[in-house]
Amino acid sequence: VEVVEPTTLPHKGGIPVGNGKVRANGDVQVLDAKWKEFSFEPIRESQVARAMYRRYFKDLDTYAESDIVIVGAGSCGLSTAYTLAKARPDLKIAIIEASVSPGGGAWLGGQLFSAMVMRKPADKFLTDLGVPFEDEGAYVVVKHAALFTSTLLSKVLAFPNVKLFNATSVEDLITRRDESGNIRIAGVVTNWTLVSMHHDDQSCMDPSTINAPVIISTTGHDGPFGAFSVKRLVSMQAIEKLGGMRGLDMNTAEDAIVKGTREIVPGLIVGGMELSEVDGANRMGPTFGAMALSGVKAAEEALKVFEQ
Ligand code: AHZ
Repeated sequence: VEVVEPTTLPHKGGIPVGNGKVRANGDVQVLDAKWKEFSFEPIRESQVARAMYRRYFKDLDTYAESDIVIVGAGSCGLSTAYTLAKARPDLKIAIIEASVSPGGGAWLGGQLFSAMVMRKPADKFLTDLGVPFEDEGAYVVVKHAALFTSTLLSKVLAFPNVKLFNATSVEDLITRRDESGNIRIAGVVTNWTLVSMHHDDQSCMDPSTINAPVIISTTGHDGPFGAFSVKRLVSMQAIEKLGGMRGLDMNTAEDAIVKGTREIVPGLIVGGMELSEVDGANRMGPTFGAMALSGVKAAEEALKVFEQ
C-alpha cells in the first residue's frame, strides 16, 4: 500500500473513510498520524431530526403572526428584507420564497454572464452591504452577481428577526373588507412549492396561512411563477387590469420602478419587476440598481405603517 505524504493528501482528492484511512484513486491508504485519531462527536439520528423539527415548528408558530411578509427572495425582496431588518430589529419579517434556492434572477448578470452592473446611485447600497465593485463612472460593476447575492443573502439570514421559508409558495392572499367595503390584504396563503405544483394531479391539499399587516410582493415579472400577487389582485377585482411589462429601455425602466414602488392596495406594497406588470413600465434587462433601490423604497413604505 502506498503511503500518502501528509502534505500532499488534500491535493490528491482523498476522502476520509474513518479509522485513519483515506480512499484515494480507488485504494484504501494509510493516513497520517493527525488524521488517525480523527473522529466526530457522537450523535443519534433522532437528535439531528429533532434539531431541525423543533426550530422549524417554532418558526412556523412565531411567524404565523408576522409584522411583514416579503413574497419572493430575488434581488428586490432581499434588498427589502435587508433594509427593513437593519432599521427595525423589533419587527418580525417572514420571507416566502417558492424556489429551494433564494436569489431569483440575481445569480448571474445578463445572458448567463458573471458580472453584475448597477447604475449610480445604487453603488451606495453596495457600499453599505460591503460588496466590492469597479467604478466605471456612471455605473459600477460587481465582478460576479453571485458575490452580490450571496453577501446580501448572508446578511439577511443573519438577522435574528428574519425567517426565510424557502421551497414555500404564496398560493393566495388573505383579504378583508373595511367599513366602506374596500379590500385590504391581511396576510398570505402558503403551501410547500412541491405541493403547489401538484394541485392538478392530487386532490385537496389545502394550504396554510400567515397573517401580517404589511405584505411586500416582489415576485418578478410575469412568467410561470412571476407577478403572482398583482395577477391575483386582478382576478379578485381589487385592481381593474395590469398594464403589462413593456419592452426594454434601461433609462426609463429603472427610474420608473424605483419611483413607482408603493402600496398598490391597502396592505400590499409591490416592488421590483412585479411592479412593471402593474404600471406598464419598461424592463431594464441586466442592470440591477433599480432592484436594490426599489427594495429600499419598499422598506421605507412599509416602515411608514409602523411609524404611525
Ligand atoms: O421564485 C421567485 C423568485 O425567486 C419568487 N416567487 C415568484 N412567485 C412566488 C410565489 N411565492 C413565493 N407565488 C415566489 N415566491 O420571487 C422571486 C422573484 O425574483 P426575481 O429575481 O424574478 O424578481 P426581482 O423583481 O427581484 O428582480 C428582477 C430582476 C430583473 S428581470 C429584468 C428583465 O427581465 O428585464 N431585469 C431585472 C433586473
